[in-house]
Amino acid sequence: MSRLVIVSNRLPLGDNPSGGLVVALEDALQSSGGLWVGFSGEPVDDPADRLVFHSGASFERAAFDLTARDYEQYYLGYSNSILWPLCHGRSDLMRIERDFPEGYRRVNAQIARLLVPHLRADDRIWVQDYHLFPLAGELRKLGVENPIGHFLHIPFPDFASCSAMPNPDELFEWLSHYDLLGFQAHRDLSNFEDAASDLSEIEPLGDNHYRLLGRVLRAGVFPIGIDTASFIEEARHSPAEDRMRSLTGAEMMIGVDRLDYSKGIPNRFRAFQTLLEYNHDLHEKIAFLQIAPPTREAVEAYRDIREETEHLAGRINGQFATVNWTPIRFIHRAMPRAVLAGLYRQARIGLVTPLADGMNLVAKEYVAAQDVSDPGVLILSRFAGAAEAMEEALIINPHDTWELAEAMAQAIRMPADERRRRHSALLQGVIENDVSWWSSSYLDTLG
Ligand code: ADQ
Repeated sequence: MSRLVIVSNRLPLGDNPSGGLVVALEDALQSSGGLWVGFSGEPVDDPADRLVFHSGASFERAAFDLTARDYEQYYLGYSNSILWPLCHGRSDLMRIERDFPEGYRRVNAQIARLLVPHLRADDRIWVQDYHLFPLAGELRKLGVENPIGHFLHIPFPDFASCSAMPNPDELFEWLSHYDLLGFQAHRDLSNFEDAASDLSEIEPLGDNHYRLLGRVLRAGVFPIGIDTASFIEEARHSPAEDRMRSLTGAEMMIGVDRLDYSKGIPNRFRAFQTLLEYNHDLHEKIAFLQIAPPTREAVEAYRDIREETEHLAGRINGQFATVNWTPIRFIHRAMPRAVLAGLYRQARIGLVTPLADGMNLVAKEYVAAQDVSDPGVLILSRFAGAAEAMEEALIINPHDTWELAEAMAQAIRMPADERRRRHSALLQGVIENDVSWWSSSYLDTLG
């Protein structure tokens, strides 16, 4: 079997790399001697002009360095101040600086140059996410003819958002060099088809094949999953199991997100406020635990969302708290996976309310963590890719504060047999379409 080479922005470092993506790809990486290439993690003054290999995993890991200028232009700049807001429908938050596009192209060209000497003729190359769109084209320029696939973890932008890019047609030129484009949801595939036909030259050839700018490629929907079996075990044996109940006498509602403006955290705070304003009987009966570690704080929009959420939580607590009850507890830290699993299991409601989201794994983790005999209720935004296959959740529009507040009330009062019926259907999907299914269905298609 041919070797699998993965390229992603971040390299899983540490002696025991056990993130979801790593677990998913480990089999494929091990069985045929895999290589994972990614950024070493911290910008350096004097970058190595080669890949630096790390030991300690069951597959090879090789890191590239970035300078502070690369990091600013490629990572904070083009990737997270242009592409991220654009793909999440927030073109208003874009910050386009003259040197961002050039820095993004330069870093991708550099990764290609460092990678080529390590490639073998029969390698399959799998590129992850929006940081690396130009990589296949850069590898092709250097003569690489191997199968190269791309998987986009975040939404594919619609035509209007694509048009807000500095050079919209360039995106399709970059994509045209891949053999397989993988998306999270059907809406992404249709956005790709629509935007490509308006901004580029695409011809559908049937059976998920397209001619894009003269090159033939495939595109398909491969919804990512979680490592369900191990998450279920972790939730069953979690140290958080009893801790939370003793902390509060109230039923718990939980939100777990990176502190990102795409996740709709202020919307859910406002809906919780509305719930409490109109349902006095729920005072002291329900408490909201929001866990949201800050990310990308070098980008201004992320500092703004932190201020906005802290301010809102403070205001709501000031309005409703009693001596015995704090309505919102807001934790800005990452939690060990096992603790998180136990907290999900204790929470009567899981709140996943993004304004835009590629998939959202928290929705799947919440379902996997439940006690099947007394499960909680998932409230899920229709804008999460996860909503396409999780119809038995309470599907809501996160912009509609009333609808979200009503869903919270419905979830709190939902009878046990309805909770079990909805949960069992959701759990079946999360078990069937787990992360191994995702990677093997993608890699089988890449061939
Ligand atoms: P993210 O935007 O990071 O991922 P998500 O899918 O929800 O979003 O994954 C977040 C992960 O981080 C989950 O596994 C969650 O448990 C973990 N996490 C969040 N807060 C945490 C905390 N406080 N402590 C510990 N762990 C925490 C991107 C896309 C998504 C897509 C994924 C995978 O934006 O749409 O689902 O990639 O493709």
